Amino acid sequence: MATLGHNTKRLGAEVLADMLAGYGVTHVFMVPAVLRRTFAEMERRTKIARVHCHGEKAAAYMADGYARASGKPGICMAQVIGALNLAAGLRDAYLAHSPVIAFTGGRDPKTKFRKVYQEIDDVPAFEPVTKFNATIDDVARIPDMLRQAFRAATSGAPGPVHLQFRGNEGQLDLEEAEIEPLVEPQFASVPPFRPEPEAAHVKAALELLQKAERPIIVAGGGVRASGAGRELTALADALQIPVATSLNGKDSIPDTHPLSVGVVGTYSRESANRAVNGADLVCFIGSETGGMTTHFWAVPKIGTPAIQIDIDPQALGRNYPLCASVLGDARSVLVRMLGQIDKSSAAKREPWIKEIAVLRNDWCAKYKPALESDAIPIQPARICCELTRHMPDDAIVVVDTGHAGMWMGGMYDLRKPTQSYMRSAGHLGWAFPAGLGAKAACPARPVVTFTGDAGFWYHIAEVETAVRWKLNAVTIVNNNGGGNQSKRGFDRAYGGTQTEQARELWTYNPTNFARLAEDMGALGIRVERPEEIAPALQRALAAHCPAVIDIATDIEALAPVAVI
Ligand SMILES: Cc1ncc(C[n+]2csc(CCOP(=O)(O)OP(=O)(O)O)c2C)c(N)n1
Ligand SMILES: [Mg+2]
Repeated sequence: MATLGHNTKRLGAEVLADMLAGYGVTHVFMVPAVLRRTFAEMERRTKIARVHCHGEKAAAYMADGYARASGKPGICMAQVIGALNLAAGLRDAYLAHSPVIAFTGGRDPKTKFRKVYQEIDDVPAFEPVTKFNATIDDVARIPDMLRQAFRAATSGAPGPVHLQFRGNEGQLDLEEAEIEPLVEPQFASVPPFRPEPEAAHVKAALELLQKAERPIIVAGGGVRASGAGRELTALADALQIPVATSLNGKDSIPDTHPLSVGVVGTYSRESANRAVNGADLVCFIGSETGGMTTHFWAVPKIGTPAIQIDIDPQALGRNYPLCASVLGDARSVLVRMLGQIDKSSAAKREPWIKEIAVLRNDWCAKYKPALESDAIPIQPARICCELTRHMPDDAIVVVDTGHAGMWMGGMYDLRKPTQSYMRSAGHLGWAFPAGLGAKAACPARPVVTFTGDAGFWYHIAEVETAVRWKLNAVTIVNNNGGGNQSKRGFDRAYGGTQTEQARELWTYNPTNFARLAEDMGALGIRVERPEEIAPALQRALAAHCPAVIDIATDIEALAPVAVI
């Protein structure tokens, strides 16, 4: 805790505002009233935008989108009554290893247990969704606790942090102490450290990769957090090793790269699952080897020879017995490997690479009719195809879960290493506010969000927030009038075919989201024919306001399920 020691008392709010600015924070996302004086100091002392949202969960998702797009911690805030709404919004960030820092107002030792209005003990609820969950009870602790928050959020495998400030509205910031706004810029973004691997471990893993005849790499979110896409592609090229990705690591390698087989696992592309299950060695890089990426440990099957590279020692070997493991930053490990590869080992993989080309071509041939379908109502696969063709080279694509994740994860292609892709780790409704946060973090880049209608309904009020704060993201709503991912599940629940009445469990009244968006001051475009998709995207990207493209699609269209 830094103190000046010569009676230079400063207000907590001033120091907090200065420190956030010092860490490079450009936006905070919140529902008032919390840390009000800090907001006043931000206005006086900094350029930080105080994005005032309609709900705390959306604020957390915006902070999450901001963090994933920029690698810088996203900041969100709530007063005591909104604290658990905010905690709910940290759940996706926790699953996705996204560095979000949440501030809440909280209990004062002078009055706790006295039934203070709106107050419960919120801190335990943050425990399962944070890496670091703490209270600040003394104003003198603001600087060191904030530094610890940034350190915890960004280091190792990144993740959310919660700081509860004393006072239901965080009135602690109104107090003074001898404090100074010391920041550690190293922790202003991910990764603060690039731990080097042990040389012997790199050598052992590389030897196995070079010896294998049918190896494959599964690249996860750790590759994206480490910014290791270029090194990954270089290693794959040099050794002729195909690459599958997790959904979270989809932008580690362009889909157009001949060695890329697509997203593996449950929300996946057939060529990826077939390639991974045809491999004689799987090398996981920055992947939790979780249920979604491995289709519940069926792709690859447990027992397939495996190597793992990760920054978290506890990830190594969690789900697959390993032939070799390397602890370290993904980029550092890949750079070490690139420094000592034997390129001559690649020649023997020619037959394997030919098989990979066949798998890629088979997938394209099988899905060409869906991807190029002229059907009305529009098929979602056609939307993916149009987005592949027309997405700008520097775009950030943000995708919701459920069918949205399946359609886009499997059928949308990244064409350039400069394109980014971020996806919900499982929470329906995440994508739209996350896209707004991504736009706040990267205003010069086009941001295009893909969501279903059920996903969009969750936080539709934030269209007004986007207009007010000029968060000019483009949101594409795959509007089929229901949550049609539930269709298969209800068919099963009804023993084969569901009743007509069962549709009340997963459908909605027809709604024109373009009109609703227009009412809130955004650009709204309604699309009913496939050939209108590309011009709508161009118009939305050129608009100087947030845009919603409402695409009427086929409620019967079901995304392909994973192959084993
Ligand atoms: C918070 C949350 N609640 C429930 C679900 C379960 N769920 C997954 S997809 C889905 C329906 C999605 O509907 P929509 O966004 O319209 O996409 P569609 O399936 O119609 O393409 C639901 C309810 C979830 N993933 N997250
Ligand atoms: Mg829907």
